[in-house]
Amino acid sequence: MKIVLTYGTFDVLHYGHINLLKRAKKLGDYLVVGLSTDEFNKIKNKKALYNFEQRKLMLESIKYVDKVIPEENWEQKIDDVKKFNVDIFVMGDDWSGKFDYLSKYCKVVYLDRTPNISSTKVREILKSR
Ligand code: C2G
Repeated sequence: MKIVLTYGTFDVLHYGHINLLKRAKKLGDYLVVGLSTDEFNKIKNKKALYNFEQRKLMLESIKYVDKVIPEENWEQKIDDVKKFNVDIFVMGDDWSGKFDYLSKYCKVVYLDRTPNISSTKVREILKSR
């Protein structure tokens, strides 16, 4: 059973997020997603439209996602990798290199971001309508 782990805010869910989750799941058998809490979003300087519970509900409805855990800080990844026996850590390549320290504990994979889509872009398009 290959366990895959990824993290994110996943606000205003869009096909770029789904592409990432779909490819992450394909790398293994079970996908754990660390979902940034509202408090951690403040630390990340990210203003999410949807709160943690709303974003968690949406993520849990995605067939590629097997488990959603709270992401509360930058430091929890090593503990999470150990706790969930993670084989592969995955992030979009906007994070390329940033989590290489995890390669001591598991495989680290950066996947191409889906071009021309982001939660910010979606919000701007909706505002301009
Ligand atoms: N993503 C993507 N293509 C996009 C937009 C996002 O592949 N067009 C990927 C990101 O690279 C990330 C995931 O989708 O791997 C979630 O994106 P965000 O919610 O923006 O995640 P972020 O705020 O970067 O949080 O500790 C890690 C952080 O929590 C990552």
